[in-house]
Amino acid sequence: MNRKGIFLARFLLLGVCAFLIARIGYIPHADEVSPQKMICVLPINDSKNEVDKGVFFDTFQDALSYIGELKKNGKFPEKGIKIVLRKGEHKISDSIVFKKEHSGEEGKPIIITAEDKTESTISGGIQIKNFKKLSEEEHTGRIKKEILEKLYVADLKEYGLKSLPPLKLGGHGSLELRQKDRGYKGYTAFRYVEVFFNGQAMTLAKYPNDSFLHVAGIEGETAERLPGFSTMTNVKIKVDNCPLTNWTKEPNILLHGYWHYDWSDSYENVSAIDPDKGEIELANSASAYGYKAGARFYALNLLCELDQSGEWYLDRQNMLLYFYPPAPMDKAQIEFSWFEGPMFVFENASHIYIEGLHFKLGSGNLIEIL
Ligand SMILES: [Ca+2]
Repeated sequence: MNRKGIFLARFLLLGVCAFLIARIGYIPHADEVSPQKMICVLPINDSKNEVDKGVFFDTFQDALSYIGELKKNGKFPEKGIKIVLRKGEHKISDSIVFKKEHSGEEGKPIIITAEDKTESTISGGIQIKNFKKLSEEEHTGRIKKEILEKLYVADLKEYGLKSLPPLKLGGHGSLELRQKDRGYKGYTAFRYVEVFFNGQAMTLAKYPNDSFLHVAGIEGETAERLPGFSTMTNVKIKVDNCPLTNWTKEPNILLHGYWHYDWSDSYENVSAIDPDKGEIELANSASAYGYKAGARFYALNLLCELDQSGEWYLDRQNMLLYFYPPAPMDKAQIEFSWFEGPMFVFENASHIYIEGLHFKLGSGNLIEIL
């Protein structure tokens, strides 16, 4: 998630000012304290409540540039530096990248922390406030008529969002992940956007709502795509009593199943559906352990199956978010985790500590160390 820069631009600001006078010869005046500046850089010393002696910046990048300059000019403080985030929510739209020139040193760390006794949060999300009731005219033909009046739609383009991470998920039995790491000890996290209603994660539109489908039969070819695993290719799943006709209009269906062993899951992309034959063709046949009749699965990411409160669907092409709220919308806080991250990158950097901060609404990794 670096990226990504689009819009929600910079960290909010709220705060004040300058480095220790003795260190840099700058005496901030109270009037210079901007209530919007939120990131303070100051030397580590033994005293408490030292923040008002710091130098304040609008963005993390500005703070890092400042630290780079201190190091370059031989003015890095003898006990190191604190980067203090003042109280509030800091929106992030680009990764914060620490390089060698932003490193601490032995006995001179860089500590990234919250101002004493306050809650500082770095957020990769947006609060969605432009939901509208879906009108008959906006009906896509994929939405169930009886559910139409319950639905809201928000245009995410109004928040500057132009693209999102692809909808791709792995699972314990993901062939792709096991091809990279056969033992699969390093469970890979995928970037995944989510909708939160008053802090609760909502459900990507699915079918069935509260149970599983079961594989009625399998067609496909055995193929040794990974030695020691029962991999297949060109797999078609047969299902009974499934509303496949509606699904043919859905552009990006995911099937989440325990395809062979009931303890190992993977996500399958769908490439074609034949309602007459009751068949679903898988795009990648992504299960490392193969498939068997009776295996349980459910389908995700279908607008035509958005029919239970708490479900949402994102039309990625038009950046429209459809939502069936679980409670009245008037005073609800609805958030969307879009920032792909990572929030922090440490690239050949060292002697840096993060403490006391809150993070929320990232859709990818929080930290990457290169
Ligand atoms: Ca549903």
